[in-house]
Amino acid sequence: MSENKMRILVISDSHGRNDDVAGVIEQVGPIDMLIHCGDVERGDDYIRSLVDCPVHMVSGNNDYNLDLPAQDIFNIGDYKVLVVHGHTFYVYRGVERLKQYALQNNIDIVMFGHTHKPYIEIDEDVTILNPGSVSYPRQPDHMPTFLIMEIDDEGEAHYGHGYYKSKFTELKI
Ligand SMILES: [Mn+2]
Repeated sequence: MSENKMRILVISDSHGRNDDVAGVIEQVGPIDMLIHCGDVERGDDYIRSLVDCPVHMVSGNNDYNLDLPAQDIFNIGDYKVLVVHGHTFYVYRGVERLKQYALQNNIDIVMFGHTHKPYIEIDEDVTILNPGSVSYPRQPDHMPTFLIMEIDDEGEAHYGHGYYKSKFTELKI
C-alpha cells in the first residue's frame, strides 16, 4: 500500500535565518509535510509559501511577535504526534517531563526543539525527537541539522538526522 508512504521534514530553531529554511527544503527535495518546532522569529508566512504541503509550526520562547500555537497535536498515519518547543518542559534538564506529558496524553511521537541539539530516543511507548537547529547548532560538532521522518509502505515510521549543506555537502541520514 504505497499510499501510506510519507516523507516529512522536521526543523527547529532557525531564529529568522529563513535562507537556511529555504536551503534545507531545497536540499531534501519533495516532502509531504513540514514541521517547525519553534523559534522561527520571523517570516512564518514566507516559510509556508516555500512548500506545497501541510505545515505545522509552533511558537518558541523567541516567537512573541508571531501568531503560532504553543503546541500542536495531530496524526501522521497511525501515530499521534505532539510538536512543542520544549522550554515549558525544562528540556535543558532532560526529556523526562516531556515524556511524562506524552504518556499521559497517549502521544506516540514528541518533536521538540529549544536545545539546538539533535536528539532521538525510540522507546516502546513513546519516541522523542529533536531535529537540532538548522541555523545555530550547539552540539559538539556544531553542524546544522534537520530530521527526516519517513512512513514506509507498512505505515511504520523511520527517522534520520541530516546535515544542512550550507556548511556540509553530504546528506547523512
Ligand atoms: Mn532557540
